[in-house]
Amino acid sequence: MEQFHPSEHQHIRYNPLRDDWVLVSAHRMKRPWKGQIEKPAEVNIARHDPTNPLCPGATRANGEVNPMYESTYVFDNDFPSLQPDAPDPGVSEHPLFQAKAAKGICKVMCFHPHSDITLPLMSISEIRTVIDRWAELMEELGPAYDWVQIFENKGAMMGCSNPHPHCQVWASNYLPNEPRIADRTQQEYYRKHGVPMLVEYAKLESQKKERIVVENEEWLVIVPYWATWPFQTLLLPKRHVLHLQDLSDKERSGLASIMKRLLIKYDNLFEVSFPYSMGWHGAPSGHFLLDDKCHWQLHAHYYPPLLRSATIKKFMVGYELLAQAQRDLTPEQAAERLRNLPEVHYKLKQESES
Ligand code: H2U
Repeated sequence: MEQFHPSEHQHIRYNPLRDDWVLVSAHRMKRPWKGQIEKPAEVNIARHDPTNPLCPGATRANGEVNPMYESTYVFDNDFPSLQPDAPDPGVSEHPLFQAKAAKGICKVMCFHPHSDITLPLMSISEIRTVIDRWAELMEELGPAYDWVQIFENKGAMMGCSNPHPHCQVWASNYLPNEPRIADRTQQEYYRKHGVPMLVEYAKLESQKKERIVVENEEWLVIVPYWATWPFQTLLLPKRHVLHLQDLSDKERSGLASIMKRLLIKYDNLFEVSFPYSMGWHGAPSGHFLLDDKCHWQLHAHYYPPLLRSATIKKFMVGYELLAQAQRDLTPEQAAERLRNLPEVHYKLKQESES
């Protein structure tokens, strides 16, 4: 019987956080491609565009004028998906027609006053300011809302409507699907094994070293064993931490540094401002703050869509929508490619060479 090689033989891998499986078919990377070619991301972005509502001094959709901010800037989203007050849909009449109240608040956070900059091109101290502001928002919104989702959509390919560097914060009075599943799986793991799942996982990945992309004293970035997106990564603290706001000064500085290193590698992979959706998952807040949530471990997910080049993305369509996620290159191959990339941004390298 032929020996199993994960980079040659298809197999399925278990995702313990989502309690689902991914089909890994690495041999498919060899197939020719005749599908859609995505347009490369916009490269020439003006540093300041007075008509861009996210810029300092610009007028937003609701008529408010942004201050001439010089660092981060947070405002209430003018088109919020969640609002603090909405009538309750009432008691469901039948199990097949269930609805519940959804209340919340949506904010937008600009990372920097310049539109032509992204996190990997920001200084470590500027990234640290973003992290501190994230922690403040978690602290501010956490007591009132069960879940506070910080997320960044970067690049038009990920549906980002505005080139100005920013993220969004949606706080809700309920636990959304992804954290609800992660709460259950981490709790079950803790009950069964007596150790938080992701604390154990980080320790194992640190030893194995196969899937590490970057690492420092406080943080670890890996392509998880169960990654579905081609270059998906998981950012984990080395200490057991429940909430973003619980990070120490040293951990926050370490985080700024590791984020910059990871995001430079991402940009360098196809020499393009790398699109992704990223977001933080920590222990639920609101009324859950009264519960023991020590099965949780703080982490961030990065979900980038690109597969083969700056223009070819992975589509989560047919089999993925109807059966289960499938990936082409193995997580180990993806980690190795990212790990071997330089930590100097290609744009700065080009500048120094010209
Ligand atoms: P995205 O590009 O990630 O969608 O973020 C831009 C957000 O900014 C979007 O949610 C908000 C949009 O609703 N926005 C305002 O709140 N006011 C505006 O004047 C323009 C955009």
